[in-house]
Amino acid sequence: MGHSNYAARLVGACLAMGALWAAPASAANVVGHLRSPGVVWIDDGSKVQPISATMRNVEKSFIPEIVIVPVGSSITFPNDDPFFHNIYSTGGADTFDLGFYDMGPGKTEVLSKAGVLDVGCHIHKQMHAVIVVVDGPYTQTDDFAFKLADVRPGKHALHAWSVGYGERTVEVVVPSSGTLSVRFQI
Ligand SMILES: [Cu+2]
Repeated sequence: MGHSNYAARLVGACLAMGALWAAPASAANVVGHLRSPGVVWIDDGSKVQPISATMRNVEKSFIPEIVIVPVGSSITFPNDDPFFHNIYSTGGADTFDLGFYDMGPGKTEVLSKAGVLDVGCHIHKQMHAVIVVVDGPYTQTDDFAFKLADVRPGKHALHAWSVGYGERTVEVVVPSSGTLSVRFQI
């Protein structure tokens, strides 16, 4: 009994220390504006958990039309239409071509590289969507203003993508505390 109590205390202590190590010793906020709705992310070395995202095919369109996922995430394309789609992507990162698939659960793709993917359909040229695969903390903005909280200090690549302007990357030096303000020309 004494041993199990000791073991429980030891595990508790290790978890507490792990929590301390996981939190950055110092951190700052990065704030700014975009010219249109978009996504901002920063490669500050912290790991972001992959997620399972969904982009539906509905009446020859994508819902939603913009999806942001961390590297390693999966994205599924359920087909709600009673006909085939053939979704594919172009862009500088993980490109894919899902082939033809009929109404139903659709297909799933794992995204292992950061970057912005333009998504289309070989059958319906009017279909268009964007997947932003990020390799660090990220935020999406609909009102042009953005804020990334608790960013690790140091020299990092700050990325932005906005509707109609595309992607930009700037190098920033994040202070150990306080707020860094960045204005993107996109
Ligand atoms: Cu289609």
